[in-house]
Amino acid sequence: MHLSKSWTFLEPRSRQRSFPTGLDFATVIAMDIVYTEAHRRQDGKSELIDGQLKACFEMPRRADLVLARVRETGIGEVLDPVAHGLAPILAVHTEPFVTFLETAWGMWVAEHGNYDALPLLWVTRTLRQDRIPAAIDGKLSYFAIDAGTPITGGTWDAITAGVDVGLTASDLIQSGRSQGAFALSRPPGHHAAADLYGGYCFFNNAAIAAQYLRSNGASRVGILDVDYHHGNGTQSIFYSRSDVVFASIHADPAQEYPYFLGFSDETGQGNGDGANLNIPLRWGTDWSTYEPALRYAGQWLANHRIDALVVSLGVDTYEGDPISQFRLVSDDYLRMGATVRDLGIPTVFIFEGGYAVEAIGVNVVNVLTGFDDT
Ligand code: Q9C
Ligand code: ZN
Repeated sequence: MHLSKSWTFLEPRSRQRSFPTGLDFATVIAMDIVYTEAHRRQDGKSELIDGQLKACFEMPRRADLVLARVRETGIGEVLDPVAHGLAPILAVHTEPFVTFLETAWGMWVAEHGNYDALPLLWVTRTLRQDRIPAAIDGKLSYFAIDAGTPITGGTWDAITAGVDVGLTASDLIQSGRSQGAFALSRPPGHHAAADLYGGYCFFNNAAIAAQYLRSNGASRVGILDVDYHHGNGTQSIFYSRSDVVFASIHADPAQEYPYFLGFSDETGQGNGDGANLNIPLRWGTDWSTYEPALRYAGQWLANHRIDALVVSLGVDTYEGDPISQFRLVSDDYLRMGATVRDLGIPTVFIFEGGYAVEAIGVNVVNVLTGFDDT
């Protein structure tokens, strides 16, 4: 990856939208927030990590603390999501996968009782890929990518509400009400593929939002994934398409989860050839390395003439993150938000990872503040 070439930078907010807004710029709100308490229904007890069953890092407190910081700063109005039904989900995920997530908990409880549902094996090399098992343990094995992502009694409610949060945020920028909207949902989504869950993710909120923006008039949508981990699910969903372009900056998969996707030679295939950008960075990366990668990814997306941007906003790049190895500091997130703002594209931010709960509110809202400041 060569980051030294020079670019022509766009003037802030100078680009035309391909979907009409009916509003003058002066009346456009800088930032809206969409939130619902339904995220609390995903409250897993434990995940398998580093050889131990540990308390889940992906916990309700994460969103509670971000919401508290949103309110403390007054960064934007906090709006309830509007229900959009299952159709936008089924535009991205397969029907068997959606039905599995809807029914898994009931089957698991009937079999094993009221414990978090976790798989014990996977469909690896030499095993048949063409059969979905009837048994719940087999289904978990078929659809999961790891043992860190418990299905609980509240998972379905939380993940369907989470999708609606992202779709409502998408409506807000597409209608022209706001230049930026933040979907404050959890659990996260970017590790979830068309028919796979894992990495704390079930439905791919960012992919569903991007597809929804496309279906509603955006001619091309960009996704910028700044979560510490590669967005394997999002990449795989759009890998053969040029109408949704994907750029990700993340820890090198040679060193870090998800290990099997996210390398720089993955540039897209078929119609999507050239529409995928991965910038893997080493453990220990700080802003001096991150910043040129972010500028490059942003300009790369803008060069594809996208008229809406979805940002998979994980803040697990923070120096204090308990499961990650980058070294961004809280002020860097202000600069990250300003860099995204300078692209001049209507933007939906979707909450992904970030596990340093003591700093999570400041870090997330700093991105929104950096985007907001003119
Ligand atoms: N030692 C998100 O940030 N466990 N998911 C990795 C590595 C899974 C993170 C363990 C991390 C998934 C959305
Ligand atoms: Zn992550």
